[in-house]
Amino acid sequence: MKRLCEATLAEYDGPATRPTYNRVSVTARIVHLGIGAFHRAHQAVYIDDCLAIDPSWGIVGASLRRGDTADALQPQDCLYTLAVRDGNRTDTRIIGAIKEILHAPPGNNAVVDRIASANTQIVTLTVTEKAYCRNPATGDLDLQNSDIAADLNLPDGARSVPGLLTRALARRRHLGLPPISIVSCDNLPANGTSLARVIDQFAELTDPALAVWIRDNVAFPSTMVDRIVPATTDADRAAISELTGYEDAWPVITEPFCQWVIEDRFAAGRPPLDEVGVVLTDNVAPFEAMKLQLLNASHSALAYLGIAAGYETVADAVGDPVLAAFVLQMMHEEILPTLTVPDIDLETYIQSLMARYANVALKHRTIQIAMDGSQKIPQRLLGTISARRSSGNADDRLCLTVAAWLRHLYMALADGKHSAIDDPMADLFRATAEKTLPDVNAFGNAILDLKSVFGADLSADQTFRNAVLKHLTLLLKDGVHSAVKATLRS
Ligand code: CS2
Repeated sequence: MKRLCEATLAEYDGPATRPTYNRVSVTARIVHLGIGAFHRAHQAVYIDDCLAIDPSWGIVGASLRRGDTADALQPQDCLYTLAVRDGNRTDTRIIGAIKEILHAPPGNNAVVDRIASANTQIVTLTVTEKAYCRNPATGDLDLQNSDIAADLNLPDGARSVPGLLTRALARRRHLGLPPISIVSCDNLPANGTSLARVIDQFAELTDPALAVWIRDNVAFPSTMVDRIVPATTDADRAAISELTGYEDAWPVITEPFCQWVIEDRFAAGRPPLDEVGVVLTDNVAPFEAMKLQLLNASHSALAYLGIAAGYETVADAVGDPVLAAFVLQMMHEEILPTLTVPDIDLETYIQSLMARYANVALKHRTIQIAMDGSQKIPQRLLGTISARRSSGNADDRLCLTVAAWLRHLYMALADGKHSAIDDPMADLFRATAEKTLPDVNAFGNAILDLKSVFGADLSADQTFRNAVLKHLTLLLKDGVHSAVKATLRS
């Protein structure tokens, strides 16, 4: 079987849809940091559509740590297959939006140089929550983070994303280059503002005049991105090859649903995103809140409760009537009352989430969503819990979801499966377990003491702590079904 690349594409007559534009005429004005599956199934697809209208907005992808995507895609001229799965149906499409992939681990300036090039007008990012190196509770740059500490001490350092971007912006300022837009596409609240804040704080610490220049010359639009993209498996690779008739080292698998809402605040032009289905708006905050607090919160609940119940995928977990009733009641009774989103029927939105979760063909693994809980729980759950508490409202199911995260940590640490905890705070959790296990309350209290996750107010809120500890004990003692049923309205 032939490998997907420019040469084989020219002769290809199989079922996958091909780019409708001439790739030779594509030039790249976007640099994307974090060239993982999500970017390739989301922003790159919108850009692929844009290229048919204006070929000057191609993407230079960059991976900062691992070189595996570059290794897989470079022999394919950066072409790859997008496989959209819905029940028994799979539609395949070859995406050509990525022109080049740079692999630039610390010490390699390739990405900094590319951002500091006159051709680059936009930088987009999908680097996951932890790469922003912020205190999840306060949003401030985390000065304890070892990569930040290294970057602050070495004038040329770029181990961290804030360090790399600040350094590239310093270079643009030095070269007298025009304004630029940096667009976060990660699941953070007010992601543009959150990114601007860590960059501003980093720049203030290294060169206050640069911080002023950045405020005047760089736009950080906020965005809401949505598409469920499970990690690609070897079985997926084999199935996609069989379907398309060519070999692809790294296809991406996704669902039909796709949404991108962007604050229309670009510094130096943008692709014709409004012509390819992207919503451009003055105020992205309500969309972000809706997505983080309904989708991502219920996703985390299904992941942690699903793992406790032995379910491997989200579709398995939501197929369990007890867990499905739980997330529905949590969304309707505890989350919906805190949200106002103009022109969107949130009831329809919730129904569409449940249908998306039930897509068995996706095989979205609960363990994939469970990772990095310390970076995800604050914006997915704790903000809603604080809002409910300050208005005197019940939040029992939200607290149970927090307890399910603690249960996940407790079980992995108690079983000695430390590697099952994929989280930047894993070392801290391990040290906590060494001091407290097997005492469930002592462990739970020590985690709830972490102000960088829970924030000072919630961490000190005794009724919140008691609720989480009660659910944690029930989850461990009576099992997930019994603990969940105790919160359900019949
Ligand atoms: C998921 C998200 O892994 C996770 O934590 O909740 O990646 C989710 O699939 C996307 O945000 C959907 O847009």
